[in-house]
Amino acid sequence: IEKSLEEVFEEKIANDIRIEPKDWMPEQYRKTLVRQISQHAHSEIVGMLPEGNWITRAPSLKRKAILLSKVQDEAGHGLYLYSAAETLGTTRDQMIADLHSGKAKYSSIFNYPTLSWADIGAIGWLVDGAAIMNQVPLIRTSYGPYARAMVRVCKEESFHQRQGFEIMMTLCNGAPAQKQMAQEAFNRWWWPTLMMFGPKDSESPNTEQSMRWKIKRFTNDELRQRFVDMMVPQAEFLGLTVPDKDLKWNETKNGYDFGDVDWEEFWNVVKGNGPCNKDRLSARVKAHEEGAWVREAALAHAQKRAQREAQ
Ligand code: FAQ
Repeated sequence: IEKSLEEVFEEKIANDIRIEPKDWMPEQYRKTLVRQISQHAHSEIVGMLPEGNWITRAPSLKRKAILLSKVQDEAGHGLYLYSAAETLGTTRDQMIADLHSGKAKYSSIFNYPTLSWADIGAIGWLVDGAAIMNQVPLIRTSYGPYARAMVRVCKEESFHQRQGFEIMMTLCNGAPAQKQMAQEAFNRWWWPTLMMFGPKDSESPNTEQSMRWKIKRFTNDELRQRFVDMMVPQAEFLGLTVPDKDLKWNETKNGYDFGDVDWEEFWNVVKGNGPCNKDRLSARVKAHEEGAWVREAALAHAQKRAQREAQ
């Protein structure tokens, strides 16, 4: 008996065989992937802004060079992910238009300001740490181009995280004022980082279907728990205090109990009302508009070349 397209697709998912761009896939699977991958790409691009803010003010030439290449890596991840999303039939222009109109989301975390140099350490340590926790399982996501993109992205992210931890360690071993800067940055970034994993499973409309299709390999709450369990010992090693009075080791579950995230703050930021949402979006729109002449020139150049080759 001939199998239906849907049966072939389901069989591949069940047997952990990757779905590739030219394979048949349910329309909703395609839509979910375009949503998640484009949102991920936008996060990388918008994510360059908070750190970019410190490139000119890094405390040494060495720190400046390291930060410059980290931010450049993020641009690379963004472009890589836009390409992965394009294999699903959308265009980069469409995705960028959706970001600029506010229709497409990007990670809530990048709507917080970077107030001191310690924030650059905290972003590398915590934000890249959360990104790795979330993205390593995506190496096994069911869509081939996304899974393959994650391999290189995760290698670079793990380097970024060490970079952040090293900044934090230098500050924590420094003068009392430096240690205090590190603690203050930790206080400001801890809770927003926990929000990166998305709403609680009970409030997450996409998790169930995405788990069934093996787009997501773990739920939001599972990854958030793993992240807390990984970070608490690292904070202790640095001599920093986790800003959560409810944090407590739970022997039975072999993990930490921790306080509830401020979900009102989360949704407020997601809806566009965080401390930097307007700045971030207007910086992206401005960069796009100011780059119009480059795109026009590149197009004219390509057309001229094609004409010459046709002669
Ligand atoms: N911010 O049903 P769910 C980085 C939205 S790392 C804003 O649970 P899903 C590296 C969600 O889109 C950051 N919106 O959704 C870096 C949905 O709305 P929609 C990027 C959020 O997709 C480091 C609604 O809430 N990483 O960039 C957030 O199953 C340092 C309901 O949520 C990725 O994108 C949020 N935090 O799970 C760069 C990883 N959370 O779309 C620079 C890939 C949820 O229906 C410097 N993505 N929403 O309108 C994922 O793993 C998933 O998409 C989740 C959300 C886990 C983020």
